[in-house]
Amino acid sequence: MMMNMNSKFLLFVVLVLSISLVPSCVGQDFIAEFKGKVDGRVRFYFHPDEDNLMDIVVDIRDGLEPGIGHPFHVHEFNVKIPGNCSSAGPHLDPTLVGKVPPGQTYKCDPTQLDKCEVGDLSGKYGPLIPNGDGIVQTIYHDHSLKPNGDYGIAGRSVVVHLPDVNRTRLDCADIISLHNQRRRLNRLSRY
Ligand SMILES: [Cu+2]
Repeated sequence: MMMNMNSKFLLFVVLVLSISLVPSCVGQDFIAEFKGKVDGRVRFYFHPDEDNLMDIVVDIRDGLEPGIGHPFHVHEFNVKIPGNCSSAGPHLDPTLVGKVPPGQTYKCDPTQLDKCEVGDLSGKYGPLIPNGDGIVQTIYHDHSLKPNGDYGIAGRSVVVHLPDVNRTRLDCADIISLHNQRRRLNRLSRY
């Protein structure tokens, strides 16, 4: 059956809209941007088509001591009090593997990832070790973090620690959907 010009045009509009809208509405890519003592960002890219892989892209430019390993984790909450990284709560740990019986100490073994807290990024992949210029650029492929839900990173935060005995929280950043951030930037750019 031949389509008339109007329905062809309508089909074209629908196609263009679906191509341009769908990727930006999926909302499965996230960013945590550090703006305090640390200068840098951690991006999260979820691949539902590749075995639910979460790519974690670290790009730290300043604020960490060169050559020293800094622990870092996904923590359970957004930063509730600006600049107060304690308000990010504990590590994201939906399987409660970090809740070890009294007398035992939790330690993530990278060869047994199911025994690691889901948010224990440095336990699973090693700490952030800046080069001589203080830069860390690396990528991890994670199989347990998800965009939403119990294992989800939405509404959580990333905390970078000092390598001291107290694991002092050096800086923290909320994990924000890149889709929301794009919308915010679009709004701002109108003014
Ligand atoms: Cu932490």
